[in-house]
Amino acid sequence: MNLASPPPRGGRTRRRLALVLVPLMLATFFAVPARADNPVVQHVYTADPAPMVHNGRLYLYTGRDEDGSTYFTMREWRVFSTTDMSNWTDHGVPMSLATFSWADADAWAGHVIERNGQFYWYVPVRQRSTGARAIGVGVSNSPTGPFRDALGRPLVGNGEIDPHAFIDDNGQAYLYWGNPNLWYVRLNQDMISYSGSPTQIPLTTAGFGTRTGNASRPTLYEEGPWVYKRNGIYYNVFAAECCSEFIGYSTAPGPTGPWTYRGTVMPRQGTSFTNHPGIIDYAGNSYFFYHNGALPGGGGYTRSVAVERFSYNADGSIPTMNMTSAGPPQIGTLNPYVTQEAETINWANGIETEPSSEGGVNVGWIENGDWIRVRGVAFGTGASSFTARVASGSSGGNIELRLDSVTGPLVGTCAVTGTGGWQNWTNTTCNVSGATGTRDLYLRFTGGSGYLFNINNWRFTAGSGTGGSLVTNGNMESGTTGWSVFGSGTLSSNTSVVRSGSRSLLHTGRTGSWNGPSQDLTSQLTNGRTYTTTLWVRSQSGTPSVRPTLALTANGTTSYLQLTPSATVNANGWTQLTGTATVSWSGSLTNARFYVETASGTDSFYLDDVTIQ
Ligand code: FUB
Repeated sequence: MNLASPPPRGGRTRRRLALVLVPLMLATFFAVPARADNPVVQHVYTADPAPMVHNGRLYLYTGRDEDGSTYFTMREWRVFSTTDMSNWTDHGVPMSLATFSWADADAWAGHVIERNGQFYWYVPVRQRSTGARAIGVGVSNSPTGPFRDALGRPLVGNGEIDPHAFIDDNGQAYLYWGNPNLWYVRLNQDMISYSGSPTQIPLTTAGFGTRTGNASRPTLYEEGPWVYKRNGIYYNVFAAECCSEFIGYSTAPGPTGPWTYRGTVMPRQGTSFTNHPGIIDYAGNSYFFYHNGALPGGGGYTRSVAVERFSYNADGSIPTMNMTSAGPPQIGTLNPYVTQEAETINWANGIETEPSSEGGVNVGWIENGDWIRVRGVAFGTGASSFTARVASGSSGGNIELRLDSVTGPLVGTCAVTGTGGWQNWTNTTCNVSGATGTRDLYLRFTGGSGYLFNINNWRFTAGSGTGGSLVTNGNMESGTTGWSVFGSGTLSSNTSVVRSGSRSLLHTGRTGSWNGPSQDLTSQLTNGRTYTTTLWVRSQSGTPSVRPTLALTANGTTSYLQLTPSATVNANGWTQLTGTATVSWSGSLTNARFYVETASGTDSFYLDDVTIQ
């Protein structure tokens, strides 16, 4: 964007204006694209994506454009997260202008990086005392904050914007930023101070492409540098040639250059005249985040973050991508039998979120006809009931549970009555019938006029009490209940490395590759039946190849059935194994033991969310 002559600043639109308008607009817009997952957040405008992966979760840090904005009127930053690239959890506002007492405006494009268990959020803001833009740094011991001002003053300030941090393999960290120039400085180990002076990266046409007709900006580089290293190549992906911007990139043999311009990642598209890149690998795929004006009321100052999945070309080059409304495919499924935050959303129509008195955020500002879609919910053989944590300062309403579409099959209706306050929480439970398989779940809200109720979280109960699965305590939320060691070692319930909910199962002290967590399924199997098995595994260290196995003993003979293809797992994140297998035996079945083993070695590993259906 052109920093020299900003358009006039707009006033803040009252928050509730959007609440009235947005549902109407979204209802029209989203009658059409049933498969749309982009933009990734619909209940607020988001901009300037900065993805980060931590503990197997992808966190997405964004700015927030105010409703009805006529300038980059931005006062807070937001964070969302996902484990499946389809359903995104809103973690609220972990940092805002108020975090920085020395700043008074322009909560613009930032970047978060983790070092030694601390999360550093570098952001450009306007410094109150000078009126010039400077880079501040927030710090937190959690990826979702809250973040505090690490310094009480700018880290660096030269009137330029869009910081991005990068830690090289040798541990040296760099901060890049700039518009109209491109700067870097070497950060110290503490990530909140630096050595040497800010240095300009020469903006040569060989390095950053040629811009014509603008003598003061001879190259394509505009703003938003996103620097990372992959297979020995350093990449700088950036917003190019305002306005409208496209996304271009350069590569270099080192973190400070020399850079070579490589071309276009995303052409100029859509109704936002800025764009902003964020690139990351997650769960074996590469993702490109950007922003556009695709939501109703969207445009250059009311932007929304979107994402595409891509593969690097064999030579390491980045393919050119277009904006889509479909977005990336979902990875895995969502488990309805563990508590899910109501603000875990694939698509929202009409709702907003707000801080909850029970911690985190809740869904609120719900009116008649609003709805939330949750993508790919694995009901298995069936749910019997649904419980939601609700509060209502009015007379409440109903939560309709529908499958496949907002007018799809109704599998349950939960009544919500007034609780005497919007943060007076209680549970409501209703029967569910017909929720089977893996389906998109719609929570559709009905009632009278005005705001109806708030929801903090929800969960289903399975018909069989086991999540529709043969496995007892497959989500590990009941500790080690139901599980025993096959072979040797120790099982423990772990609360620090979890795939969902608050616990996983950890197997340590294995002495044989076949040792693993196990369950006796003898009385539960049907001869000749095909079962679908799903599980999530993560090593404590090492990269073992993991497989779930069924040992069937019938007529004195034991046979071994592999339930899913093997998968190599690692310590950096969770890997899902899923597959189908037909179980059969001759004669009388005397023992059926399900266990998770490795192809070789004795690495310790975590297990979570195991289902056999
Ligand atoms: O969001 C405000 C500014 O717009 C960012 O700092 C730039 O990268 C552009 O996206």
